[in-house]
Amino acid sequence: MIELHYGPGACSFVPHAGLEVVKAATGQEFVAHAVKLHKGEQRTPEYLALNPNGQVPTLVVDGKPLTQIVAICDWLDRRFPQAALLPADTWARAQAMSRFAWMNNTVHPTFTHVFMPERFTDDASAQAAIKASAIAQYRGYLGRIEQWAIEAGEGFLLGDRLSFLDIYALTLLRWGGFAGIDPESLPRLWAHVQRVAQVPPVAAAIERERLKLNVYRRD
Ligand SMILES: N[C@@H](CCC(=O)N[C@@H](CS)C(=O)NCC(=O)O)C(=O)O
Repeated sequence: MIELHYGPGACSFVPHAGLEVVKAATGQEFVAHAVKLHKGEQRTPEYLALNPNGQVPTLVVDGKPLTQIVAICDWLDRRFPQAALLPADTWARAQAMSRFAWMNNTVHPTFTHVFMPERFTDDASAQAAIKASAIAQYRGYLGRIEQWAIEAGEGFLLGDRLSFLDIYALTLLRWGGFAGIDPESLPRLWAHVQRVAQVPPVAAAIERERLKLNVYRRD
């Protein structure tokens, strides 16, 4: 049995949509458990027993938890290669993992500085400075991901198959809206993400999480 603990709109969307792709390709079902991050459900003793970091996502396979997006997605791809969510060729896979790791260890934590600057200092004016600088950095990173979309043309980021990178790109561009970054200011990435959102398994995950793709609003 496969279970996923996810937070609606959070980074757990990456394995969530991946599980929908696996289901479409293989028929493998999964159980999705929503964790309300704004209510602190990730810090209950029961959840911390699964994921001591108090974060989503957590995948639970036959009762055994697995944490960290990159590890979860690597397992999903190796367990269900029919879904082809990462390249099979060794070098192409390593290149894909290089981009995937960068999204997870650089772009994603930069957004944490935008969304939760209070985690980094108690000083309110320093929080504002952290947030402003993180937004500028984040905008630059989205520009690099847009360059990948431009190189991909009408295809997906890794060629003709949807991969975890496309799903992460959707998640990160969507978050940009919360940071005051208009997705239309990155038109090629926005067009790419809108196409990715229409792939039926991705659309199914969007529906379960009740996500609005464009959350940008001018403050
Ligand atoms: N490196 C972790 C990052 C996970 C992460 O940052 N999760 C966020 C949501 S996007 C979270 O659960 N935040 C809740 C909290 O920190 O209280 C991974 O790859 O799984």
